[in-house]
Amino acid sequence: MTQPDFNPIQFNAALTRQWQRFGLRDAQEMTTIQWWQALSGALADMLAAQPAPPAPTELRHVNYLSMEFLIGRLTGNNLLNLGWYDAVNEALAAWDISLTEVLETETDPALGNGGLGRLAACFLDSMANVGQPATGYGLNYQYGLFRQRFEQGAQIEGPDDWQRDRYPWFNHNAALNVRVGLGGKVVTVAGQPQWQPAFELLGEAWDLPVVGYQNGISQPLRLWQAKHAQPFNLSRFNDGDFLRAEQQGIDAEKLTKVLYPNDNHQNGKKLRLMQQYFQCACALADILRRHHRAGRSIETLADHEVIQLNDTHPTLAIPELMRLLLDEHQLSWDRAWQITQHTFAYTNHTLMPEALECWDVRLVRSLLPRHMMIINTLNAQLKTAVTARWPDDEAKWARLALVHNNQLRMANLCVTSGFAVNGVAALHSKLVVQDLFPEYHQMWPEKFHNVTNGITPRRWINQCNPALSALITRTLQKPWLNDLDALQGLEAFADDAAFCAEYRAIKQQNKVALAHWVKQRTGIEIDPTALFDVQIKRLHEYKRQHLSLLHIIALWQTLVTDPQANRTPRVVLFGAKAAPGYALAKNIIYAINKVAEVINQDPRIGDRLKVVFIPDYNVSVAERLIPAADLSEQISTAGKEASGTGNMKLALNGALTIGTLDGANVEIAEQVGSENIFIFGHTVEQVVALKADGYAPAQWRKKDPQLNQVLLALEDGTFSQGDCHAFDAMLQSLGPEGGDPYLVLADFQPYLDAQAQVEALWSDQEAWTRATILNTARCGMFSSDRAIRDYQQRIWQAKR
Ligand code: 26W
Repeated sequence: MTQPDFNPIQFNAALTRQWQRFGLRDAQEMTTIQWWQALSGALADMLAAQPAPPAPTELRHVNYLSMEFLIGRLTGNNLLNLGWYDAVNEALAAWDISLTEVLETETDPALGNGGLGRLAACFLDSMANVGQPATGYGLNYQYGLFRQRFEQGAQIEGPDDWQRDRYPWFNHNAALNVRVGLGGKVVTVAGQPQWQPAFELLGEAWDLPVVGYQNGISQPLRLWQAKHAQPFNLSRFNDGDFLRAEQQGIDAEKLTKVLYPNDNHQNGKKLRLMQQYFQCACALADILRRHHRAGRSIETLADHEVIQLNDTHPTLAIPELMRLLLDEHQLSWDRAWQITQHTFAYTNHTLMPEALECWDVRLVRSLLPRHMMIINTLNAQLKTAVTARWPDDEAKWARLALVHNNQLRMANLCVTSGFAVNGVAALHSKLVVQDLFPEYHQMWPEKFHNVTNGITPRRWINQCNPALSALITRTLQKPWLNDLDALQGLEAFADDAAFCAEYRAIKQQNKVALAHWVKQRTGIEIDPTALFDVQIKRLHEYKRQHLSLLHIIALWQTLVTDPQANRTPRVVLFGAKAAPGYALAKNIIYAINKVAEVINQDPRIGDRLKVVFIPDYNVSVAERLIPAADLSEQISTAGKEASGTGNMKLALNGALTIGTLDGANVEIAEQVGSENIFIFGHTVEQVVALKADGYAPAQWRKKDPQLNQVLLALEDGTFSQGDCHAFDAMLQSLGPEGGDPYLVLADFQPYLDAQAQVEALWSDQEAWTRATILNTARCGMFSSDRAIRDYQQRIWQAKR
């Protein structure tokens, strides 16, 4: 199947309808934002009118349940995937309108926090691309991830009102409305338990199209929005009590008002649990409706549908399916359980203990009494199996129980109830088995898999780096965006002087463009010939942005004491948001900003070192930074980063990685070769050994005068106008009190050594360019198309 050609007559007609709707007389009267609205609306209409290709029926339909989809801007991406970009560019040029300018006005839909949400977006793109029938199910938040700005260096959060009510890509179909219950009690009707909810909410389906790459496929990302089931209470309305009557509607709408801004930290809020259930109930109702509409019996559900749980956030879909099968379809317990176990698969995205979801049983019971009953029965059933296997081993049961100390453990429920569990990189999947679920692995070894993450090359090279994409197309002379392994063909050109010169020139242009934008956005001038050292990801202790900060201070101290020092000019660029309640992460941001102020204004340093923290990092900012990066910072403590996906984007675009043996860095190193990556630091085994030995950061400081000097500068007010307590939170965590849980001090010297190797290679620009080309050439396996095919083979379509 191929994508129908762009039809200019249809396009003009669709566009005309748009500006007429704005009440204008002519396209020329539109503002740039209206152009974006009209263009997107016209394209959405054309897409909706396109006939759907027949779905391959032999494939199970994938229902990808995720609380987050960090999709980024859609209009430019959809134009490229439709293959209509150039035609529309020309059509707009005829009106004297710049398509790039129009596309820049789109507000990012930021319906996710970071890695997990962005992965979901890449997976939807790849499923549409490889012809895997799929529906993404999530929530239509009115406010996405908060906006970030800095005031005197400190992070300030603002609401992200992305104007979902005016987002032209949405398609709302009221026929898909779902009713969702909450609270109430369980009664017995004819010997059968029945849930009588206290409240009912309405779930509205708001669909975004996920467009396959020039293959005519478009599948929905279905985002649910909460509404009150009755717009207002009519009896109260008749009593004249209008305001209170309306209050009801407002409460229901609170449910999908805002995305929780926590990444890797659960806080147990009731509203969050309600969001989770609301999403699961809407998705399940929709999946069963589709199944019935296809004329299929409920008995065959698992033959046609898979439900992939994106981490544990949608776990409640499990007891919800059990409830529907038992109470609505009157299946036996055993049959319902069998179907459920063949339907669900679970992906784990983090080993961080504070991120593992546990919910207070009383809270769950108060909102979902019938679900809690089902979970208790499952727990009893599991206990029988566990005690049969390990008789008289209370410790085993204490680890394996679904409910323990009045806490419901979502991960345990997922592992027990699904047919597959996977980690997101080879090392991570090994640790999932070894550290998180060793006993479950003993019980059901066949459930456990690895599927290494991937990224969509459509957005992460074709869209964000058009010049490099064009060079690759010209060089390979064959399609490669659907077959990223074809990039291997570039290896033959790594020693071709003309190709190397072009490749380098493109990186240089991208850096110049970034420098202009940085100046506009921050007022800071950066030298585009310097090494661009980039760390972009959520702010978290384990990701160790502060390790990079210590290196920056060390560099600055060297430059100050030895003005002749022949160091590589460097611009360190950060992009990161800290969860609003995460004080230590916010203190690290503050520290980076304060250090940057001093260094950037130090006349002794000039252009040899600059530090820029780009405010409000998001997908669109990533699209600017990644093509311009020389060095990719992937410096988490070994064993802590499940995979990382920014590491893949940067390597694909020709940045060299400086990184630990963590997450997918391990596989990147295998692919690109140890000469083309800078690996440093303690390994997982060494981290474990160091901690077992009673790791004492103070000793590391004592034996390393350079480290001591760096820390002193943070302590003595050098960067904080004499305030010796400005960075207490960060410094305490690195000192005896905090114990330096992420081994920043232990990895400091190895990191500096690796940075010295970076400078050495940089000084030989030809060797550097060659290494970057080999990175691009050898990153084919990190396409999310490969990841989706792995899911198909190992999990979704595996023979049962
Ligand atoms: C309950 C609060 C909460 C919210 C989000 C806990 C955990 C999360 C996510 C699972 C955290 C996350 O985004 N993990 C990231 O997932 C990426 C995609 O697999 C990986 O590449 C990252 O390494 C991992 O940190």
